[in-house]
Amino acid sequence: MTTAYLGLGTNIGNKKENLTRAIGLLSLALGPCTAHSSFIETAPWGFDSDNAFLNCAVAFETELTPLELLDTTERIERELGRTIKSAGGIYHDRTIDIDILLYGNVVIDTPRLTIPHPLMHLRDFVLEPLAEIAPEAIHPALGKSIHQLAAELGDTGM
Ligand code: PH2
Ligand code: MG
Ligand code: MG
Repeated sequence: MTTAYLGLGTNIGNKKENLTRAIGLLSLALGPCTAHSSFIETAPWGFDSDNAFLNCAVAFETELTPLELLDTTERIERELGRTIKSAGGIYHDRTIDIDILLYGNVVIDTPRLTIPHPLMHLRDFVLEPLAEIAPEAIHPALGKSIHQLAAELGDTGM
């Protein structure tokens, strides 16, 4: 079993329901959610939108490989009405986005999947909820705890 931390975000529709349904479908596929953060409202990061986000972080213990986990999260995104995948740093409003943040201490860099999530250490909307449930977890590529990364990001004033 490996502990996987996922970041969830939504900025259209009934956002609280979108996050709750995503956690429910993830639990059906993976087994019980072992930790979840509070739902935090955040401003759109990296693009302009009138629609604020609701973000959270969740943890699961899973036997799935990273790519099987990605297949699962992408299937659930589609089930919850996600039509457009963001690519190349161009972002869109979405009913749900499920990102694999950490998968144990695995480091993977392939065209389809990069773990740890390549931008997680730059994003308050990821680090703040993740620090709620896993402050001591180590980012295996940067060798720093989530708590430390959140504090460093806070220092830069972003
Ligand atoms: N996700 C993005 C881009 N920008 N901003 C916020 N606040 N929350 C997100 O989940 C988010 C974002 C790409 O997936
Ligand atoms: Mg994302
Ligand atoms: Mg995504």
